[in-house]
Amino acid sequence: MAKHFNIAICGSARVGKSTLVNALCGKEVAQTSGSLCSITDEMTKYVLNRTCQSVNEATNSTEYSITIWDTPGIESWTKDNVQKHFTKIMLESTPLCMIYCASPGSFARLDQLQWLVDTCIQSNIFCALVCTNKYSGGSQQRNHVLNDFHSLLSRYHTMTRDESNIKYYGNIALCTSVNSIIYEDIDLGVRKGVEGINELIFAITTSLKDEKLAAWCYTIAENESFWSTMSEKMIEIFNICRPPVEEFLRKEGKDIAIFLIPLIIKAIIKK
Ligand SMILES: Nc1nc2c(ncn2[C@@H]2O[C@H](COP(=O)(O)OP(=O)(O)O)[C@@H](O)[C@H]2O)c(=O)[nH]1
Ligand SMILES: [Mg+2]
Repeated sequence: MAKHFNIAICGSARVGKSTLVNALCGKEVAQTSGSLCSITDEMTKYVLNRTCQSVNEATNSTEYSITIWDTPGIESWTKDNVQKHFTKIMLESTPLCMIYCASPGSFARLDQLQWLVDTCIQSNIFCALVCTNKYSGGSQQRNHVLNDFHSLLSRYHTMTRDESNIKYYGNIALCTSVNSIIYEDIDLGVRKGVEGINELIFAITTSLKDEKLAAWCYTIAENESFWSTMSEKMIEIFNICRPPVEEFLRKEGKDIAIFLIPLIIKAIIKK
């Protein structure tokens, strides 16, 4: 039987929600707006279906179905139906986490964000507040967004760690800034590579537990950049024995996620 999980992505239109979803998943799951006007009132969902092979019994496989909910722009949240729909996702299913996106200088409704974070924290849903498209504004605008995130999250938990540009608030929330795709401003001669995505994925991994963690690993299973860059750290935090992994890498070259995820799940179960 398939196990169902949800992830909610929230924020205003055109802040980079779809671009972030694609960067996290390591493939095009969400349509980005490009130059088109994409303001929509509808909830969009992307469903990822994964089959996992159990480590011991090759016959016994569990299916994971992960639904990523791309919610309409925060401006329309006052509408009763949207709020109702949103609460339904938050309370009636098992969201792994809520990822809130705001780009530098973007429209920020802190009252709405607070309502959202309140709902999540009461329901034990991990919150990742992300300043998306970080180079699209100046550093002042970016810091403004990050300061808002920090003061909001500090109300729920003191900041417990500040590492790799990620602030952690216990195991309940984090905030950070990312650049999900290459940023280029030809006039100013500025070019910035992708930043903060692998770190964000890793931070969420270390903050989740049990089944939610397993489902998160499946969400990012096809992100080759993450697994090739961060597999060392994953092996370390899950205490996975290194030699079989090295042997697999030597023989197979890639698809490390397919090999590593069952080992991670085994490690989660053992804990
Ligand atoms: N360079 C760069 N562009 C981005 C980033 N995030 C979003 N964009 C661009 O901003 C526009 C809106 O992004 P999109 O993901 O569709 O926003 P959404 O409406 O919140 O889903 C698109 O043209 C993206 O290419 C980023 O991190 N870096
Ligand atoms: Mg979108």
